Amino acid sequence: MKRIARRAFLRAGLSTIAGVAGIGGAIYTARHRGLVPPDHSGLFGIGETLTYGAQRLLVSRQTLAREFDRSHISTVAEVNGYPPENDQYLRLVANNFDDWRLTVDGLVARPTSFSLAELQRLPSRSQITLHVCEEGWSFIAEWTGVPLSLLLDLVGASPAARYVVFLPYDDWWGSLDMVDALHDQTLLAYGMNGRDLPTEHGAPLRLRVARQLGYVSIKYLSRITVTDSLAPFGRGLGSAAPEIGYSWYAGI
Ligand SMILES: Nc1nc2c(c(=O)[nH]1)N[C@H]1C(S)=C(S)[C@@H](COP(=O)(O)O)O[C@H]1N2
Ligand SMILES: [Mo]
Repeated sequence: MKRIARRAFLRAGLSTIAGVAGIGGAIYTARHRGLVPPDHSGLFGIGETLTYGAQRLLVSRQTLAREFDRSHISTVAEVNGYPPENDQYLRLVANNFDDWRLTVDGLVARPTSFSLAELQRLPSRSQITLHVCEEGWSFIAEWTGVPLSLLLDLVGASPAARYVVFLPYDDWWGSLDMVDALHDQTLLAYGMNGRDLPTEHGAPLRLRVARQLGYVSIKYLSRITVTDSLAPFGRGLGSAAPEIGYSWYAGI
């Protein structure tokens, strides 16, 4: 309920701007500040712009999602979907992910491909946070991985970067703006509850975004690409979510 109230408050925030300057004024403000989400057109487009714009204007960039202590870790962690069934992924599983690489490319000075061992040697962060699925379930788990901001530093992400796109071994995919990409709690996680990330939770590496709904946290990562435009990806809406009626930005 608190979240819903906060969302309503945020929406009220931009609506207040909208009240003074008209919806057109709020949209103008959002556009002027580069706060128009990629799924801005269509039936719910104005709502998407008001929600995303309000969040980014009113909430501090570094506000942290709540972190819990170990005693709160859920005994059962639900799974959404099945691991990819294509040969490429099955071969990686069969070989214990020894041949797996994460490709990082796009607007970066040093395109790089990382093995799992290389990622595990980088400084890591562990955090116990709530994972919320749009389908109505949630669980608390500990996630361990490399802060995405650290990886983006390593490869030399360009100042022109506006989004980071996450491409997995199945056909779900997503992207983050730089506020969430550089957020302290945004992790590329290879560990869950003190063990290797289980296959069904996205092995060998998944994204964890603490301040958005679960569908944003792409599992089974294969490639991360830094870009200044989401137009070339999928239907140009920023992720698979708006292609099936959900928001690109899913702040909680
Ligand atoms: N690649 C990929 N990532 C994905 C999904 C998926 O089907 N494929 N499902 C999403 C959804 S809807 C949720 S709620 C979470 C579920 O994570 P979990 O299975 O670890 O609970 O992963 C998200 N990431
Ligand atoms: Mo979900």
